[in-house]
Amino acid sequence: MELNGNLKIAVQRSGRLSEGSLELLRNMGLEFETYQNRLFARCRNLPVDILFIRDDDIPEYVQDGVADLGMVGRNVLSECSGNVDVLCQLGYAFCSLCIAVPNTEEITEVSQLNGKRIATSYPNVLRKYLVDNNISADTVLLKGSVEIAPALNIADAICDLVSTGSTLRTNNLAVLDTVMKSQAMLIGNRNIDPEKLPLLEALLLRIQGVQDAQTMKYIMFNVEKDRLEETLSLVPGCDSPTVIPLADSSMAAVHSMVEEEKFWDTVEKIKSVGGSAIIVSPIEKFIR
Ligand code: PRT
Ligand code: ZN
Repeated sequence: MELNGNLKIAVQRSGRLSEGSLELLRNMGLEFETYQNRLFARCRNLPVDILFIRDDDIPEYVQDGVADLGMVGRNVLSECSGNVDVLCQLGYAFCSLCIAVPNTEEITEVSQLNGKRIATSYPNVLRKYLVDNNISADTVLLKGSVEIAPALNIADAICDLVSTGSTLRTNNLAVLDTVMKSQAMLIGNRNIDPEKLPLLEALLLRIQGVQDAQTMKYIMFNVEKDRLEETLSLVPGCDSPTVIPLADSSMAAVHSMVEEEKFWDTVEKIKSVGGSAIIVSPIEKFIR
């Protein structure tokens, strides 16, 4: 990789973060090619280089300035002592770091972990959790396949990542407590070259635009003019909803935006005040 003034972003080379990271970068308008075994890619349309590395190395690369930005799970970030800025949450690779125990009901409360052995790949996060919960337990450090530790009798409990829970079920384990919730985060070097700051600001705005577009829907409907006021309060939109006169002068069309999670509730309320011909469409990008 050539040393140049390009902004360097580290992403996971191959794993559960890779797809989300590449999709986000492409949705942000970055154009680049990826090939298997490629270590870096240069963007065609912006002075940005993408570095493909192991997720565990991302915080250190960013801390040391080899990369200016990194996309990494909060779990990895919390485990290492990486001295980096956390810039924003990225909204993918959701999972939880959990304490799980065998289904035998022998351990049903966190306090019963006292004196037990807990297998994990996250010794630092686990240690903090144990101190916070006033528990004295032994940590068994494993790099992988943590879930089989109780069956092998090398641990009484585990502290591992859970997303669907199927790995735990397969191994007859159940969640006892959640240590932390995680998702992908954007991290940044603390001493980023000031010349790169305008591009960083632009990229952060693009991330916000992509995320807002994913959480908002565009909504259009018709309503009797004398019910307009009560309808508008349902769809405040970004600044203010658009109201368009219709050929039938007793009616108006309203265009606005609603949050995805409030969508059905809002549609039902619009119906209840006489709204009709409700059209909802996705938003490609949304810049506030
Ligand atoms: O090679 P490299 O070091 O880059 O990759 P890796 O093997 O260390 O990491 P990878 O690709 O497995 O995970 C990368 C990141 O994805 C993690 O650090 C988390 O931030 C995030 N993530 C999200 C997960 C999971 N979900 C997840 N379910 N990482 C791992 N798992 C594993 C978990 O360890 C357990 O073995 O999946 C299993 C549980 O999944 P469920 O669905 O059965 O509950
Ligand atoms: Zn890893």
